[in-house]
Amino acid sequence: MYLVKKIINIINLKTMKQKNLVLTFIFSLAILPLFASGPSVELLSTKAIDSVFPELPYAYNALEPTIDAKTMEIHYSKHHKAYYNNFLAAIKGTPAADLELKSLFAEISKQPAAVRNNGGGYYNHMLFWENMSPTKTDPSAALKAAIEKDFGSVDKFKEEFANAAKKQFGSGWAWLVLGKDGKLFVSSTGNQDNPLMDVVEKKGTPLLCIDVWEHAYYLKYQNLRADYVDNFWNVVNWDTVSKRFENK
Ligand code: MN3
Repeated sequence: MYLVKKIINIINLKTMKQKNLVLTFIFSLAILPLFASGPSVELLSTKAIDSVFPELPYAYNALEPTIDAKTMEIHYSKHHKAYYNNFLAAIKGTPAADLELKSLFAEISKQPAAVRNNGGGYYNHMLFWENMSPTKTDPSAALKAAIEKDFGSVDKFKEEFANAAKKQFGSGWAWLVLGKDGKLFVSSTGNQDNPLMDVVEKKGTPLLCIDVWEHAYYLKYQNLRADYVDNFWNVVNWDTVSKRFENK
């Protein structure tokens, strides 16, 4: 703050209004990376009962041909919305309502199945929408270096991630995760569990995820989950994934 005041004095802003404008501008720059990584990061420190249903960051048809518009529409407006509504209903009037989402996931083993399944379903889909984009992007230099260090190469990482997604038995998710030791790893989880939950074996900060529930791909790909997973790379939003990595 001292430095900011010094700068304001140097550029000689007379009125309070001008000073506030400059302060607002500097503050906006400082929090920009948080918003750029989407509401999912911010919502982790929000009280569970104050969770909001986020807007889809693009149109239903934006990810075609990889993901068709009808699948997106049903997935977002029916499945995701149902998880959200059921999550709020499950925590309403319980101590879980007042926990921050991150703390709730960290002790999800103490919660009933309805909170675990719907809380995970609510949060995981938000991460999923955000880590896809119609615009082609690449991992940042820092993320690329970390992937090369921990997996050997970006291609080897993609292979490991895709295998986890293809081999997850039944419904679930595959993840790229940043562990507490600062190393990246790939994992998969069943149902709506995620790496923030105390019930999963390999815990950490989720950076990238793919939904491999049949509702995520069946209209277009039917039984061919592998084709859906292979095409997923066309729509990965590496900007978001890189920001998640760099903000942690
Ligand atoms: Mn889903």
